[in-house]
Amino acid sequence: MPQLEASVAINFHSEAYRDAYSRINAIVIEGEHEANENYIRLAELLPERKEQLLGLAKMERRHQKGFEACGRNLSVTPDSEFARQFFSRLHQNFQDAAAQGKIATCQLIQALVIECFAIAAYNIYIPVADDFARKITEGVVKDEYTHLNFGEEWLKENYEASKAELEAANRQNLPIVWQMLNQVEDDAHVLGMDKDALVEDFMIQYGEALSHIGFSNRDVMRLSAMGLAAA
Ligand code: PL3
Ligand code: FE2
Ligand code: FE2
Repeated sequence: MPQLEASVAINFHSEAYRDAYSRINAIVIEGEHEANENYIRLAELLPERKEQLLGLAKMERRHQKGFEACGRNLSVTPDSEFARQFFSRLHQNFQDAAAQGKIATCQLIQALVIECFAIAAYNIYIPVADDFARKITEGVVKDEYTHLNFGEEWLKENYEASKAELEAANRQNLPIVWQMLNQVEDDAHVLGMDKDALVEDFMIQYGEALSHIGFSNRDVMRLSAMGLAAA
């Protein structure tokens, strides 16, 4: 069904919609919360970029507030326990990398993987969102491109020194993303979002980011599909 038709047909106040929204909304709130903490951690690890990173962290805080308002607007209570579980593996991998001073891994997890996931999800959500949430999400997604760009630029500058670490970080984290997508597939469908479109948008954003950083076309293909077949 074309997305425009879907948005007309969606009943934002049905029991089924609000049930699915309680998980998806919680995921997005938790994702924005984690992003805030991750940029604060990165600011500690990269004192020369501290101001800029704290600025990004502040934007994530605003995003979180915006999505909390979207849930309230539909009288939905977000399932935060579900959302914490959902992010637990990426959360742990980021913490471990930060503790070991692996900045390239931290950048890959937050500024590439999580931001590309967010950009794909928000782009697919906007045409099927309720009017209130659409306005919020349109504002948020613009910021997420800035965050992705920050990670790309840093990794590009540090490409030679980070290449091997990025390969390993990609191998460790990309399969987790495909599993996360599988976990939200059914709820996302209730919201009018198609999983194939999510996968496609993610691969485009992530692939473009890798190529901008310096990876060859061949590497980009290999890296961005890592673990997809098994998911
Ligand atoms: C970092 O700036 C943001 C991190 C958020 C991660 C979002 C993951 C989204 C997965 C499910 C898609 C639903 C989108 C719906 C928006 C209410
Ligand atoms: Fe955000
Ligand atoms: Fe972000």
